[in-house]
Amino acid sequence: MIYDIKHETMKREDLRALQLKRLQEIVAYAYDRVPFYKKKYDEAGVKPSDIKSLEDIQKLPFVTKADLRDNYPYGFLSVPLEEIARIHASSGTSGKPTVVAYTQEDMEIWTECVARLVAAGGGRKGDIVQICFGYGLFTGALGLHQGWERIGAAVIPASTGNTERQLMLMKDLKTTAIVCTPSYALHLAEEMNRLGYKKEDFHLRVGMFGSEASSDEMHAEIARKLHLFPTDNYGLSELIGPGVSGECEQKQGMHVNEDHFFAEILDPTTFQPLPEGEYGELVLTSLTKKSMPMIRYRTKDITKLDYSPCACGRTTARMAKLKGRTDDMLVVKGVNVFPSQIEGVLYTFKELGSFYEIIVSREDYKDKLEVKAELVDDSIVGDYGRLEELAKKVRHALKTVLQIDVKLSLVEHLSLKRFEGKAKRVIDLRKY
Ligand code: DLL
Repeated sequence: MIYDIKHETMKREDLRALQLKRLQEIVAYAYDRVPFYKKKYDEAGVKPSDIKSLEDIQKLPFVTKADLRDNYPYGFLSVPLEEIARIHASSGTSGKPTVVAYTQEDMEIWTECVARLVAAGGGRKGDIVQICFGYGLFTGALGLHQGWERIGAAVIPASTGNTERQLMLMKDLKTTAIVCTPSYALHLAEEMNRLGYKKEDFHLRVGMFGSEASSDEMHAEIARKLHLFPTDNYGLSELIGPGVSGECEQKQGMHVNEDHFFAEILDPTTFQPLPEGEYGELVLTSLTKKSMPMIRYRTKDITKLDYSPCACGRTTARMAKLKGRTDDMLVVKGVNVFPSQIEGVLYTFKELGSFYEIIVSREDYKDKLEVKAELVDDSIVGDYGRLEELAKKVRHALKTVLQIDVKLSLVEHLSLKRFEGKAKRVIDLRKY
């Protein structure tokens, strides 16, 4: 079902005209209200009135995650704090999170954007949806919650963890839709099997998966094991959270909510626009966000866009599944992990040296994060009691910072590979 016929099936030229009008407004709005934009634009010698066409966006400087960190926590706000209705946050490279805020109007747009994706993925009034994302600062749970509520579904805010209980609820409450990371969906399937549940115990119909990469093969396996129709959806906190793009029943790319987000695909080294259909870095502009406009935000995500009409009737651009990222941020089980966060934890233990390795792998479609940390010397090598006690403390500290379980191996002094040039400390064995 198409939730918002007007905006999702607009003629491309009308959509572009709307995007230009909104771009001009948001650039002027940000320039007047956020010192960051005024300073950057003045330095670049560009004024809001220079935006006469959508292509003119290329005259504007980018915004990066580092800019958000430098302006922590409220430097990007374009309204007084009293007008903020919600605050979320996502992990940053330093200890501080990236804070994102919403006005009441932004909340409404967010809800509508997610509702469109819910409908595109097959969700409808009468569904009973179990949201198995972590409720909290993460935008995933509440963002999807609002969108599902908007289409008239009954929402079960189950949050994460306790898979046995999740399955019990799913069976007893007759859940028809689930929302989680794709890897957790497969974990649910494994546990159903292990606990002896039968297909008839469940009423699942659709699954909306996002926040981490998944392949078409993975979706096929989820569909087979959970007997539901899976769709992928994409978003990021800095722009809104979930609600940027999502698949329809055709599963031929994720429809971008283009009346709210202007998407560019740039060469990640030259920053020049790439022709339609080529993979490059996705740069997004929020066209309507009133609390914290993001103009040319470098997502670091690698994808491509397809502007051809879709068989579903929507005219919006479709974004391919992500090919990876250009920076060192890892997305593990849907959670953003920066190697610097791990390094920060390891450095607090005097028994550990400065060499470590981070290995991310995927087994049975489940992400695994392993950290190998080298001991500073051989003094406790044979002392299993002390080693175990140290490992326990380090594991706990890592979990506290990263919010996910880590397999930790304490390895002997001088056992990890040394590098002459830039150290390669992250080994990502996953295939996107
Ligand atoms: O993960 C928002 C979200 C929540 C999207 C729930 C969909 C469902 P962040 O925590 O800020 O926001 O992480 C954003 O996660 O830049 C991508 O690298 C990655 N990511 C998000 N969705 C997908 C996806 C949310 N469908 C970062 N496929 C993004 C691959 C994804 N990667």
